[in-house]
Amino acid sequence: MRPYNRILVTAALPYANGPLHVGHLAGCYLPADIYVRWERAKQKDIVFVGGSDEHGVPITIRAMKEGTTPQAIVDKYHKLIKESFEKLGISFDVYSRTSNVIHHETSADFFTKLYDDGMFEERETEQYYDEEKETFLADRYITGTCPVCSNPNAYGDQCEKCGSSLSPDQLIHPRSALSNNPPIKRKTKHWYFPLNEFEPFLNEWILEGHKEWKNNVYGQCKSWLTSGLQPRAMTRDSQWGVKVPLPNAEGKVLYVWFDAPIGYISATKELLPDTWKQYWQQDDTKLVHFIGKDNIVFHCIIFPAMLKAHGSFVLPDNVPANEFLNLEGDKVSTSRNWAVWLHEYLHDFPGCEDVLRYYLTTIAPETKDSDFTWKGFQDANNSELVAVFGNFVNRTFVLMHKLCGGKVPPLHLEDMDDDDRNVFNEIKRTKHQLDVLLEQYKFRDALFEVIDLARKGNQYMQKKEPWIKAKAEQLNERNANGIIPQNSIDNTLHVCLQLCANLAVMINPFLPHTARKMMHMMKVVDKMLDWQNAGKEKLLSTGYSLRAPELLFRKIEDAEMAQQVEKLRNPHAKDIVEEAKDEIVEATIAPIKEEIQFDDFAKLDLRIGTIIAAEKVAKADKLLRLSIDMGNETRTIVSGIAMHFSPEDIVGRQVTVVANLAPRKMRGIESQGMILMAEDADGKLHFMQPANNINNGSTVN
Ligand code: B3M
Ligand code: ZN
Repeated sequence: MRPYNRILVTAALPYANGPLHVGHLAGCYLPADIYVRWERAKQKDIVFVGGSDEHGVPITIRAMKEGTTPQAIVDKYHKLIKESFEKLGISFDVYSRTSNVIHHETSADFFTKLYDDGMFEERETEQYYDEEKETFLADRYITGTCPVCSNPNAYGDQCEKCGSSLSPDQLIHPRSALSNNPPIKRKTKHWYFPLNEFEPFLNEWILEGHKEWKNNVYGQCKSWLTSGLQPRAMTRDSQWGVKVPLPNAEGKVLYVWFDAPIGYISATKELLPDTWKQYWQQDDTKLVHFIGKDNIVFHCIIFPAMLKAHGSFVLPDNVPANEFLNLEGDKVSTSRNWAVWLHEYLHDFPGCEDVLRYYLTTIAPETKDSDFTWKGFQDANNSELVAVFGNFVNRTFVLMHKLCGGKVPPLHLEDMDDDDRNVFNEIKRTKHQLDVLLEQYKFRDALFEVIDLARKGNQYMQKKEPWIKAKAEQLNERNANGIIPQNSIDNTLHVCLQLCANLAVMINPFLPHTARKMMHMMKVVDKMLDWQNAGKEKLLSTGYSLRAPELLFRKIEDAEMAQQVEKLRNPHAKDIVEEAKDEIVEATIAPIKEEIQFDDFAKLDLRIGTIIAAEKVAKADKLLRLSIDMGNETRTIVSGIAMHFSPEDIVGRQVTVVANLAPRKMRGIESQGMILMAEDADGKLHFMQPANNINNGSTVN
């Protein structure tokens, strides 16, 4: 292995167009966080970067469908996602977003460097275009009949019925998924990155140089490389994204998969404006990308080729991608609402953040797809966390208070037996195993080791039965084996307490909230969680007094599980999700503007009018030209509401007009006033209209 002095860990940037579910957490964020917490506990120089992926076609489509702006969509979900991560203890050093200026600059610079080096080939091609929606259509947004199986609802990239991978040209009777009209072909120009030229480098670097990568990752790379790489367009026709930094590139943005991975670089820059280059541009950095399996080609092939082409950056040392997590035997589907949403889990199970971390790690799809079931979740909690780990810690603390005066009892070396020594050996062995497994990104097996160690603690305690010895009448006299009972009790509890302290250190990367509770019980400081303490026989000093136990985990009842299953199967569950989303929206209220005097307000002349005609303004996506009956006159007002309302829907509506606003020309039309709109946290607009229809020209005071 290459020697390295610092570690840079990235976790896939989630699309900010919906909430996250348990599959996302198990697939990449949890393993990344465990790895980072482990390395941090070893005092390694490590940085963990993440952020929201806020570009791409799905976000623009969603905004179009919801009658709002892409920015409103990403603002809402960025906040929701970030909060879920924080509550679950996913400990990013920075959680950024690709709509930030620093990211636009960084990715534009990256593109420019490749462009200046003559890396791109400019190609003109014909692509499908939706005339009504005035947009080019990504493959996914063209539907039609599958040429293979005649499924009438195949997509331009794939038929989900027969699984054939398609190109839009193969579809019979193609239609735009946005307007349902047949699309036309239109010429467009794009910049292609010659991925094929990087084939020799990638073959060598991955297939020869990274045989240690996980089988699923290595295998996918191999199959991409053997089928041969093609040049890829790195730009798109869209208004939303990083503008292509070239003259004559109006209406073109960088392809979302070009800018998104550069987001890792921009996030690092944001965190470390002065030293980010050390992490990205010095050879002694170990770069690790945590992702789900659908992102493998982008992180193992395309992004490394981009980095190589640029020339100044390190390449990933490893990309430990996970497979998929299913739910109750079925694929997770956000459109069918077949998912366990993180924000809902956090709402429904407060204080149980670590339970989800635990269960998801034990079923992590590290080598193959795996299945989340509520029954499995309950079992993991009740029969492992409660019955094994929690029980051991609780028993130890209760008995220490009962039999040893609430203090760490001494260890009587002369009375130690094989069982006692064996526990210490197990502690050391477990620590060693953890190091081996975590280094190989085997988080499941590592967690099993920790739980197994707690299980051994229980067995040891059960065998020693200190509570029985305490009943011996003469605690200070040697028994038939020549051992003083109190010494034996002391030894057992001493050993158990040192084991508890070790368990806190070892569980910390996996269940940080639990480790924190244990630290509180032991009255020790953060420093104790240093990984170098794992495996030590003496973490707590003799005579040190400890707190009363606090329950680490609670039992999860059948009724709670039944509720979750019901929520999943009930088709109305979608409303619940929507409600939850609305709750989050409430929080984003714009701050109140600077104070004004009554006279300032009195200058406004607000009137009620009725929209009697409305039409789109040519070549202006956002503008409507409105004719408003003001009682004694008809005014023309140009209003920026075209993205929210269609003209035919608003004719006849009463509105509030700022009647004494100086006229202003917009797109050659004189706008004689302004209509008032309320904007909700979603970015949706609502008319300000009187509760009942009243005479046009009425004043508003
Ligand atoms: N947003 C895809 C995904 O969430 C994408 C990852 C970007 S990582 C640079 O699956
Ligand atoms: Zn088909």
